[in-house]
Amino acid sequence: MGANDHFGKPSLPARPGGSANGAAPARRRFLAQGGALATTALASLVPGEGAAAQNTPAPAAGAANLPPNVPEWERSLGAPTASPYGMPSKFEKDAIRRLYPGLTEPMSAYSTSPLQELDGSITPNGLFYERHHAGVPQIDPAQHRLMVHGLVERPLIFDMEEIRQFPSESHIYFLECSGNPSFLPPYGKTAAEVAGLVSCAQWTGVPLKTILQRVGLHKNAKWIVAEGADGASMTRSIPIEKCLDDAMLAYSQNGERLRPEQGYPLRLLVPGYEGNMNIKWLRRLHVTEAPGHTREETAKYTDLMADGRARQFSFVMECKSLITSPSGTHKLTRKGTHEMRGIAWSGRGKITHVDVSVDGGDTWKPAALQDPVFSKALTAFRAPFEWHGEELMIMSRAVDETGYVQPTLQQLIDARGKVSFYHNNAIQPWRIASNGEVTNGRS
Ligand SMILES: Nc1nc2c(c(=O)[nH]1)N[C@H]1C(S)=C(S)[C@@H](COP(=O)(O)O)O[C@H]1N2
Ligand SMILES: [Mo]
Repeated sequence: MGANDHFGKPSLPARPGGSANGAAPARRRFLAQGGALATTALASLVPGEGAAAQNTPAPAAGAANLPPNVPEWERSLGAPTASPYGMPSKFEKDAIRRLYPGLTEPMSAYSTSPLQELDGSITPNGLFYERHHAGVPQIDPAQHRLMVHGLVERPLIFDMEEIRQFPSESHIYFLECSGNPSFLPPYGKTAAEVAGLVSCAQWTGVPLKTILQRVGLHKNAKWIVAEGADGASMTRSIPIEKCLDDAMLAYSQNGERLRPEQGYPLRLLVPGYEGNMNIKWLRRLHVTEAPGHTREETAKYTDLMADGRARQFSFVMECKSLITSPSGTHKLTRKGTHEMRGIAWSGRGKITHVDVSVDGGDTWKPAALQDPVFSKALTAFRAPFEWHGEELMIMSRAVDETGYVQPTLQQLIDARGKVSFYHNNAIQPWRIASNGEVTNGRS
């Protein structure tokens, strides 16, 4: 299904606040015809723009920069070329990571990706969510080593140069913390607070299978216990089938070397598995016959059930979706057609379907998925909806290629009880009030 299937004609009106979405195509057309921007004719070419400009009282200083005037930045030279590392516009103040609400110390902490500020399906490296159990180590790659030992023919130690020389691959995968979010209140206000411990990048690295072929696995090799070089010595056991499938040793993220926050210089990626297993600052792979039963797979990252027993090794991040726009703290300022936008993902493969509802789940209709859809990657979806000042409860529900349907929170609680903490992939409702304000439909 194409992204534009729902739109007979591109009739989306200007965004509240003035910066006229609908203006772009007309302006491009105009420029293509050889026009300059300094003309009164432009506003009348753009449907709705004149009205938007009248409705939005522009500050006196800003008005001098609006059509038909030539804006001040068009009259002078800009900043010099080649700043060593480019930064976002200073006007994008809200597109920042924030510590999860309630966290007071930043070392064993998490910061959320500002989902409500992002578009599409790739997370910029500086806005990728973070989860560190002992802060971010600063590792000199020249002094970093990966040791592979245990049930292998040839135990080996690799330096970073040797690792990067192995045949490499690039893949787009999401990463999600399994505590994104917990089952119980308080429920977050924004999309970031509700589910901002998920991000997606194109990762480049060496298939783990290649390294395992190099060291030679024994017949009884069943698990690999992976250890990070941070102060937490984060350690998790990965089943050998996953290690020989799509697991990879990533050294780059969205085209540049990993950020320190994401595990520089080397991290393990186990696509679709809970974030915790994707060991950062990877220094050791111990091939074993049995899992390590480490702290992170016994005391933590298990799912306590109502009957007092716990699920262990609940690896896969099940199918989930979230409307990111409009979402909590946004406000609709205009009646008429709007577009719901969001992200969907599944640790089991591709997203095949996203349905959206405006009436709290009584009726559903399909959203358009943005092509191409990758396996175990964020998938952007969009759907038009009408708002005329009535109260709406909007929500999305994703289905993956195994046929699994994203559940409601009540269905999860019925199955697992209320003491479960991790793996909440429930449908998320947002309430649109009659004044246009959007709040968490669960609060
Ligand atoms: N060495 C090490 N690896 C780690 C962690 C850590 O604290 N130390 N945190 C884990 C957790 S709980 C998650 S959710 C992901 C977070 O990855 P990110 O910070 O790149 O988003 O890394 C995992 N790998
Ligand atoms: Mo996590």
